[in-house]
Amino acid sequence: MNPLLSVVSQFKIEGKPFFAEPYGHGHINRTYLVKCQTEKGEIKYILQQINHNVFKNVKNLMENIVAVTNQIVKKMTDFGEDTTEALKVIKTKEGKAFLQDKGESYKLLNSGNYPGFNCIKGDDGHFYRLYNFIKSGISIETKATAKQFRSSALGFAKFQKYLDGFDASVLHESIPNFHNTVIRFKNFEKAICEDVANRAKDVKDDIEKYKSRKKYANRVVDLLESGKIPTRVTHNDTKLNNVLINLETLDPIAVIDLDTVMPGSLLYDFGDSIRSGATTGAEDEKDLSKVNFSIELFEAYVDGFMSQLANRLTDKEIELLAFSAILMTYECGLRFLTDHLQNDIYFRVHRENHNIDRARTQMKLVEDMEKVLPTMNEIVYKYKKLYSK
Ligand code: ADP
Ligand code: GN1
Ligand code: MG
Repeated sequence: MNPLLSVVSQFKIEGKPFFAEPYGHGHINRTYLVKCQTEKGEIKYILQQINHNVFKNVKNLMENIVAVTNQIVKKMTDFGEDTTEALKVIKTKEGKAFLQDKGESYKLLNSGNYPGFNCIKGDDGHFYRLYNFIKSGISIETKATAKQFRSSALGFAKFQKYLDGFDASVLHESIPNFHNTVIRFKNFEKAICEDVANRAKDVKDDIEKYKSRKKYANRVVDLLESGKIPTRVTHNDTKLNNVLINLETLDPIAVIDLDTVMPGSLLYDFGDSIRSGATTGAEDEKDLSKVNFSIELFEAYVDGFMSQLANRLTDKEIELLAFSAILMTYECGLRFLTDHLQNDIYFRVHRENHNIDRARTQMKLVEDMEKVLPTMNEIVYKYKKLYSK
């Protein structure tokens, strides 16, 4: 029997589980679609093996996620919205938000011999959580249309509104300094020096391109630290496939992947969405001629974002919005390159040189955006004016 079926049976599910297969394209956790048979028909769930190499304190992580999902359901209820498709944590039969499995399933999966299930190796067991399966929206992995991308902006802007007034002090910092680009740059320099996989010699041009843009690293960090831009509770991982969109109605159904909800800057959320969505190619495309920054998609996102948030953003945030797209793309590329140098220990890779391919697409987008930054700024101000009351 598939060992994950006995894992999922330990949660408060409806019916009898009969199917569990890898699902989605996340880089961090291991995500599985689970199906259960009930008298009324099939019910789907999302089971996730939490990456505890990345999230060291799973208890704190899950406290955050329970607090944030509860807040969203509460706000949706206040706004008179239907909460059926909101993301909800399904507790274990013991009433816990996650399961630490050290039993037979763990032994089998941790052995690495179970075909098709690439589990996270660990000595203290595997950590699982269960969510309701959100069925009326899907993740767009790449090449959204302008209308779809505008919807993703509405989804993330709505998310920001749900978190308005949320007490940030209840949140643990799930990954300290997650978007501290200055520290990310230092880690990059350290990885070059250590060169544990002897890869630096083959990626000298890439290293130079990233080094030459060091000046970007401190711009937002310094402003946040000095209080010149506000610290808000933000998602921090607003990539295109982390918002589920109904492709028929174009409604943004739910924002998912809440592991990194922490105090941060709205610039991070805006910038990361542009990084991942305003592009004509996949994040890991090898042929860089297919990877171009799309000003049309950028405009569609700005339109959606500003339609909801124009009046909440400060002047300084508006001033830095277009730049934040360059910054977040640079930072993500820096992380991919660092991981390549460190022998692929953080992001899940599916082929040789996967992280260097990713670092190159990000640099291509940075170069494209640098050329059109004034136009990007014009677009920001055009929609700011349009939607300001
Ligand atoms: P990771 O942290 O690894 O990116 P995610 O939480 O983003 O993990 O999940 C990976 C993918 O699984 C998502 O991009 C999405 O396609 C799908 N997914 C995750 N949660 C749900 C859900 N509750 N309902 C439907 N699909 C989901
Ligand atoms: C990871 O988990 P996922 O795949 O949605 C990463 C993001 C990166 C992104 C790049 C916790 O996002 O920070 O921007 O990959 N998440 C974490 O695709 O590190
Ligand atoms: Mg994800």
